[in-house]
Order: sequence, then C-alpha cells, then structure tokens
Amino acid sequence: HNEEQYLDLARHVLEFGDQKGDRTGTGTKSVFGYQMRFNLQEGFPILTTKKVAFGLVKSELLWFLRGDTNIRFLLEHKNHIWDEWAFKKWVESDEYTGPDMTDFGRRSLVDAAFNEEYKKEKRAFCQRILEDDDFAKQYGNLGLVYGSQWRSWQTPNGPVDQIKKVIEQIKTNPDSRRLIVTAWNPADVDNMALPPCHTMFQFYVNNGKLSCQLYQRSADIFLGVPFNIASYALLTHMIAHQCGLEVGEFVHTLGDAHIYLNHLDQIKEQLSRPVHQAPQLILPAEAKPIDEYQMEDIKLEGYEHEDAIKAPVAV
Ligand code: DHF
Ligand code: TMP
Repeated sequence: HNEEQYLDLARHVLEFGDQKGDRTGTGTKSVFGYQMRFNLQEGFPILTTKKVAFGLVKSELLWFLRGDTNIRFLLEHKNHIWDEWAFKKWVESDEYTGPDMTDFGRRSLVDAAFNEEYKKEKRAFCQRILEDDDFAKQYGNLGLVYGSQWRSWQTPNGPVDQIKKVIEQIKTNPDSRRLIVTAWNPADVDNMALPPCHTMFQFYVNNGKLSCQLYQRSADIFLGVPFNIASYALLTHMIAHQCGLEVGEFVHTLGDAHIYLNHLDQIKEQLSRPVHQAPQLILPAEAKPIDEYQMEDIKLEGYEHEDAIKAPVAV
C-alpha cells in the first residue's frame, strides 16, 4: 500500500532520527537522505490516517501554476497555509506600528494572551490583503518563490517558463533525460521569505507513463510532507493529462527529513490508526492549458480518512 511508504518514513525517523537543533528553535528528530515511491496507478496517494485538506493542496498548486506569488489568491480561496511568511515581512517592516510581534511563531505557543493579540493582528492583516490593492501588492507578495521560478525564472535574456518548456519537451522528446524544473535559484535565496523546500523535480516517460521525482531539501514530516506528496501526485496527473500519458510513479527524495519535537504525540497517534483505501483523482475529460484549471475541475472520489490532527507550524 502506498501510504505505508509514509508511515515507514515516520517510524524510521522516530527510531533512527538524531535529535537536532533547527532554525526555528523548536528542535527535531532528523535523518539525512530518504526515498519513498508512490505508484500512482494504485489510487491517489493522499493520506487516510489523518484528514489532509485537499482543497488547500489544490489551491496552492493552482497558485504555483499561475505563476502567482501573492497570498491574495490563496486568501480568496480561504487558504491560510502561507500567511505566517507574509505576515512576518509586514510586522518587520517600518510601516508596521501595531503591537510588537517579534518571534510570534514561538511566543504564540507559550503565551495565551500574546496568542490572542497575534491572531487578531493576523486576521486584520489578511483582511487588508483582501481589500487594499496597494497593501496587497507590497505585503502579500512572498517574493521570488515557486510560482515565479517555475513560470518566469529571470535571466538577462528575459524570463524562462520552465513549466511550458518541460511540457513541450515531454510531448516532443519523451526520452529526454533533461526534463527538469528547478525552484532553487542561488541568486535569489538570500532575499526569500522561505527558500524553496521542494527544490527541483524531474519527469521520466516510459511505456506511455509519466513519472516524477522530487528532491525536497527539507521535509517537515508531519505537516509539510503529506501536502507535498498530494501536491506532486496531482501535478504529475495534470502534466500526464496534458501530454496524453498515463501516470507512473511519484518518487519522493528527501534531504533533511525531520519530525519537530512538538509533533511527536501527533505522529504516534497517526501511526496507531487504520489505513483506508486510496481515493481516485478525477480530472476533466478534456485537458486544459496548465494554468487554466479551476478548483472545480479537480476532484477526489472516495476519500475516506481518519480525523484531522492539529499541530503547530514552526515559523
Ligand atoms: N514551515 C514548516 N515548519 N513546516 C511546513 O510544513 C511548512 N510548509 C509551508 C510553509 N512553511 C512551513 C507551506 N505548506 C500547513 C501545511 C502545508 C504548508 C503550510 C502549513 C499546515 O499548517 N497544515 C495543517 C493545517 C491546515 C489548515 O487546515 O489550515 C494540517 O493539519 O495539515
Ligand atoms: P528551513 O528553510 O529552515 O528548512 O525550514 C523550512 C521548514 O518548512 C522545514 O521544516 C521544512 C518545511 N516545509 C516542508 O516540509 N514542505 C514545504 O512544502 C515547505 C514550504 C516547507
């Protein structure tokens, strides 16, 4: 079963991971280098041992594919997974005059009064992004993140649309060993809210099937990875559909694969749960241009799952 790939990863890191400090000060159990393989013919690999919010996975991927880097689109789809990183830029700016939000990620976990103030500030921030065009332009933009690197990598000779190019290459030159999209731009990493975690991916065509391998430099096993698996599985289906191919495998290669110390109870709870049958992904019969898919075009059929499990995200 595909899901065992993920559950094995979690068990492996619990058992063999070294305790390791990290940028956020949370602390992790970590291993370096790990690979999972998901056969996309065996159903869609969204986890069933906890509810994964597929609507958020969809709107995030559509956002990348539009080449968008502004969280306004996400907020319009009630998707708040990137709020903290935009909010951080706002509260660290000269224009911000509200209550002190220094180190809000950690303080909101340990100080209930602060947490209320933080939630209020963040709600007001999101509202302003939705309502105020100029504010959104400046503070909703996360900078040169995935959407811009995928669709308009800047060069002295103009932008490169890596997604359009790779689709063309898959169609016209499927045996190519250069079917690569990279989000890791060394010239930009120092100016980014969060340097890309899913750094580069490669496609592979064999026997009429499209496979995809992702190199993820840093992997938050409890919160990020379930999203990343679903997102790249969906991307592989969408690109295969564009190219008239079936889906093959999603190969997920991890660099620093870690479980945050404040996710240990949650992951153990998840490991104790039953696995359900994988759902099926339904795309429109007729493929659309890759940046024109709408939320309603993408459906999961038969997604049976255990309950969601809450956990704090390390900022
Ligand atoms: N930072 C860290 N430390 N871990 C991440 O996984 C991460 N992911 C980012 C940006 N920065 C990150 C972008 N993706 C959630 C999932 C994915 C994601 C960011 C956040 C998340 O919090 N998921 C929760 C709740 C989702 C909701 O309902 O709003 C979950 O239970 O899946
Ligand atoms: P880092 O930049 O210090 O590696 O922190 C990034 C954290 O976010 C790290 O825990 C990995 C996690 N992450 C994912 O697991 N998947 C994602 O898609 C993103 C954006 C982040």
